Amino acid sequence: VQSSVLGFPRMGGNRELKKANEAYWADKLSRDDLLAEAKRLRLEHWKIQKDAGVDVIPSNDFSHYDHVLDHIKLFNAVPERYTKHQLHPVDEYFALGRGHQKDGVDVPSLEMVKWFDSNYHYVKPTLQDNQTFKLASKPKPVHDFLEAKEAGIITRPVLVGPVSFLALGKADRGQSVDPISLIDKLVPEYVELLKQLKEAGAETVQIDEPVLVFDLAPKVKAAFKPAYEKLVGAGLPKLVLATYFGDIVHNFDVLPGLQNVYGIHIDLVRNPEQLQSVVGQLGPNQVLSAGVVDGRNIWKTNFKRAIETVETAIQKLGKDRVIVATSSSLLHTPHSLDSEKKLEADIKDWFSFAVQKVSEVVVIAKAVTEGPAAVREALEANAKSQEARATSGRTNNGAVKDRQSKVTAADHERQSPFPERYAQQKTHLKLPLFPTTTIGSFPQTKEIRIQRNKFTKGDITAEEYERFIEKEIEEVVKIQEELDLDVLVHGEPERNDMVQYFGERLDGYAFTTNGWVQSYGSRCVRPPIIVGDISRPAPMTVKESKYAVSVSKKPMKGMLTGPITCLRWSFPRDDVHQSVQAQQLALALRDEVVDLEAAGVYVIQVDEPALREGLPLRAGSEREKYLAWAVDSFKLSCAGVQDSTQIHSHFCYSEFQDFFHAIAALDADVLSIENSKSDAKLLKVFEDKAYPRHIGPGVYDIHSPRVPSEQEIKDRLAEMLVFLRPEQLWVNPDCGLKTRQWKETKAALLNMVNAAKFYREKYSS
Ligand code: THG
Ligand code: ZN
Repeated sequence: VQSSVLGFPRMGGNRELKKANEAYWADKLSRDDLLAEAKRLRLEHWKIQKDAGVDVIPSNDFSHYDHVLDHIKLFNAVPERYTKHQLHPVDEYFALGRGHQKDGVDVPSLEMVKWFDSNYHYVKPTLQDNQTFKLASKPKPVHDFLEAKEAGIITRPVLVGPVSFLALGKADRGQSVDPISLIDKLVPEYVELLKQLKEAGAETVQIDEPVLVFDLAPKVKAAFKPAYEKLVGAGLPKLVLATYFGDIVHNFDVLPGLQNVYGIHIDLVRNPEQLQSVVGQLGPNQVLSAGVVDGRNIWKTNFKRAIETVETAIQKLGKDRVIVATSSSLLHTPHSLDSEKKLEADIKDWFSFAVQKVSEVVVIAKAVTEGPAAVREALEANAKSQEARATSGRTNNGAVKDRQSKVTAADHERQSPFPERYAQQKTHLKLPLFPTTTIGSFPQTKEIRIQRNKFTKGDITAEEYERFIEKEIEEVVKIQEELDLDVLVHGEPERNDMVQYFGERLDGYAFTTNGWVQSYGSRCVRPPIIVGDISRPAPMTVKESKYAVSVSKKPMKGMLTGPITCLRWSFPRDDVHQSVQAQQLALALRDEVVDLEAAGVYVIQVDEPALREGLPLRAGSEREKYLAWAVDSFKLSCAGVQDSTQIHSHFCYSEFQDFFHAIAALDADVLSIENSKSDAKLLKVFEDKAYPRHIGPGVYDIHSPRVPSEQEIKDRLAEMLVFLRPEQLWVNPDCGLKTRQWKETKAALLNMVNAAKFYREKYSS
């Protein structure tokens, strides 16, 4: 039985790729040096897997920015607005991912969206009505395969399959093409690529078709058979078609069309119950790649359970037709546990990062090939670790469980309905029409990062750091007063990340020093790990907010990350249902909300940007179940305040149509939403559903340094006022300003405030 890995993290153990990319963008690293560093990382990652004894090692899983973007370039599906500048191919590639403003060229990036329900973002293929495809002259998958071969490592190239590539794409602005209708144009280019891979020596190729876990339109389903008939045959490599993050049972009618594919990979961590039925659907010679080592979480694999699962498959298929695999690419896990020097030993023993998972796949494959005796030590150590975790005092907190058992329906509700609350808030907060505010964070300057690093390293004392933060807060408040914003924020200079910061202040969490995971491009996050029942040992944000209140007369907004976002952007426990973890987070945040109010903070924003990505990938009862507990946990976290205190929430991704009822059910007094890129028509849903509360659709895009003019913002507000009542509308940017520079931030906010004042005047007369 072979062991296989579907993909390995790209960044490197010390985020070398991030650093190299960013240095290149800043003209501090030459192109040759950038490419050399990438090559070094690829070789290092292949070698890790080779040395661990992995049989099937992936190539072309490496990417400088994003693997879907790689395919956009690979098949030359690059819109003309990029190609016309004749940039160097490397720069054109980065221009697609992050835009290019240099040497007289000014193009924004392609759209970037969440990869399934993960915190990774991919670049959306953006297609034209007259789209053509043309395989690159030196295809990256062939190049990378040969690079590994030269180093003595035969790999299995990874491709995003043609159906998923198109189904995950969209028509370009002003175009009306249905992406999947382009399949016949695209497939010949894949055939050519596969031919070249075979000629280079690739016997097998992993072809990812993760859209098979979605509910698929009939047209998309129908695309598989004709495509894969052409992708398999003499002179082409064998294909292992990979799915992950869900089950494929509801798309079984596609499988007969895939009978000539060598193997099918399924995610048995997320959906173990699909094993039996998938095995029953396989053709007589087809191989099953059994994803039993979690590519999305950091828990040590339970070897006993994984081996049982693989054995079940072997009983039906025989050893020759089963491969042991990671459930998905390991892209979503940190590089290695070895660099964690601060984790307590007992907890550390429960975890497995990418490097460790690679070895797990090998152990499991060996156990089912040669029998458990061949890996006895590893199995015993694993059983011990599982047992220790299950019985550890760290995972159970009686007081938390007791409090959860006493939560009532009333705990989720504010004291009065919105109209009464609003009446009180209006007199209490004295807000004008079209109130202006920001989403919470202000530029994280170099100086802030330097001081935080110094403090983390112990180079400055806690008092010195605290004084520095106070100075920053005072400065940010002063700037906002000068801009004449209505509801101020303290700017969050003390926070590294909106989830990590809270994880580090809650009991029941562990956090890493180097556990970085790619979020998009060169940007990484360090998700904290939920190891046990969660509670709040002390206030987390009150000191900074209270200080901000003390330096201004204007209303100050307190900033918290909501329970669902804390959960989704952490590594959650796998031994307790996520709804239980969300409720524990909600109770901890509820105490924080009440403490903020007591400290004079009467506007409190509880952000839930991850609410939408937690939505189960398929429509149906699971979605409603999720939304029920997700909404409940949000409400539980907020409902402890007086009517006169105003609760805000913020959403980064504004595709509301399919879960508007949940947004409405949150009962937040004010919602700010990302809307600047999409068009104002999306707001129609608020009008159609007679949404009663207040809304701040972002009036400009913060993801680019561009400063919107006052007129532009006025125009946006005019569009919004088609669907929203003037008393309902707040004026704010579309997201936090932490990744921006001060210069453009001030200029943009000034224009924003003036646009709001214009309408204020207009409507009050
Ligand atoms: N936090 C977490 N997840 C997220 C976001 C977040 N997922 C969605 C979205 N926001 C992704 N956006 C970003 C934006 C910026 C950064 C990461 C994800 C970022 N990271 C720093 C970097 O890579 O340089 C890390 C800085 C640090 O912590 O020192 O800037 O906001 N959890
Ligand atoms: Zn946002």
